[in-house]
Amino acid sequence: MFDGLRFYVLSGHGADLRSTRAILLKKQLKSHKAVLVEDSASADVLIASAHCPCAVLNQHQSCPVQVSPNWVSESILAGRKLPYQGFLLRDLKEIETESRSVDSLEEDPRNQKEKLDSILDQRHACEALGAVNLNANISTVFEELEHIYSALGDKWREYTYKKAAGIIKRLSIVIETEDDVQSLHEIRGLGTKLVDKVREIVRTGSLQKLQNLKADPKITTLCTFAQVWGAGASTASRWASMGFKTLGDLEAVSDEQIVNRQQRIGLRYFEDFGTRIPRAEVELIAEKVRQALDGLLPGCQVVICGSYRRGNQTCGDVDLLVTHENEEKLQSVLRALISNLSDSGFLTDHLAMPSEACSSCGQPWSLSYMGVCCLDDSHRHRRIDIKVYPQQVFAFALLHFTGSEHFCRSIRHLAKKKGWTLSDLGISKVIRVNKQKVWKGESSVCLTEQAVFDLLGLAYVAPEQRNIFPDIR
Ligand code: DCP
Ligand code: MG
Repeated sequence: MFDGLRFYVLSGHGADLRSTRAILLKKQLKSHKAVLVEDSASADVLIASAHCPCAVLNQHQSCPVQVSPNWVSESILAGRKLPYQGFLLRDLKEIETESRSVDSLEEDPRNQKEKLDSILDQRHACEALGAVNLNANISTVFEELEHIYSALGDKWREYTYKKAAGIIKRLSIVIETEDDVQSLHEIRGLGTKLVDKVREIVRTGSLQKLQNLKADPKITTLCTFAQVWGAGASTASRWASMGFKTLGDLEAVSDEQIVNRQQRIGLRYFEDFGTRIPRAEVELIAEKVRQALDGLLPGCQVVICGSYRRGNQTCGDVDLLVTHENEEKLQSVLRALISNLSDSGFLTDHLAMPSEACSSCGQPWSLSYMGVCCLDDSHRHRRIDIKVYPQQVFAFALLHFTGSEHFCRSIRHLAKKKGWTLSDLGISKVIRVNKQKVWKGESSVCLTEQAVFDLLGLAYVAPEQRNIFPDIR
């Protein structure tokens, strides 16, 4: 793609690219046929951090094209050499200077995508939205460790491996040589022990520590117990300490103090809940709900959210959002819907019933139901969530329940940085002192997801692009 084009990567000068990023970038450029040169005077393109001071850039004026690393990653993603416009460091500097003096809402929309990318790039795992994970052999090992430590209730290790898996997933090169492994030492969040584990995985194809954990029957029991719907690490550990060894042991317990009502449902459908739902079945389930709603309150809007809306081929559960222009009628429709669908046998078990809504108190409200449904004997029992939101906050609910969880965390973090607080019920300006909210404004009106992105000064990200690192399933 960069056939013969000469590149100079500016690194090791304080505000320039961190050396790890520079190593990765150089490797990426080389694999796309670029020529790397040692001085900027002989380069066609200079790459430097968007934060590189003008004074440093001026020293390399002999290279007329000075762009941010995003130009490289975006070009690779696009499969062609993109125009430099929008990535030129001088332009970015002007935007940065301007945006300091104007409200973020008035930022030039032409530059928003660049800004989203560069901000998320530094703070989060969104370096390339929808990017392919090049090091799944490593990240899956860390994810397995994360799940094991989650089941063991070891929050710290769970967090460490989750973070490490996230870092590995967003690397833009394949880690395959000792040099690649060495370059990881520069990355914050990957300590020596984690880098040693990466080395072992690269050299041997597996990690002894994970094999040992998986070979321990006590640990596998805890992991199985923690997967029961309604049970977490502490319940799993309690069951294990009581001497239970298998799911069958738990199913035989009748004492509600030991296995509660929800966990009993989780045990009954353990295999079904652990089996992902094909998209076509998700659609049939949603259609059932739509038909029932049509009979109860015509004109309801039903949107399938979660992994389905992000375009995944299979889903863990069915996440439905419902709204209607008549807020008062909307409030009572969920209970009527549950009773209708239970009578017809479609809803087989209830995990959490909706509470009472309070539309009259003037606060934004929502209602939520969690249960189990089954289309017919030829289908499995599936987890279903149905949530009801009034129309004026529906866009916030859509954004929240479309996920991914990781994407939502990123966008909430970004909102926070810009002085907002974002939830499924609205977005408000806040003042924080020592991280505590001391003042919160009225929620701004956003009737579409696009409006929420606009308000935050971000380019719209389509639902299919919100699977930050799509699992291949
Ligand atoms: N969500 C969130 N934070 C959580 C849980 C959920 O922001 N702790 C949001 C983002 C999720 C959405 O709700 O995408 C739906 O939650 P699910 O647990 O159903 O997750 P997904 O639908 O994304 O995946 P799956 O296919 O496993 O159901
Ligand atoms: Mg889901």
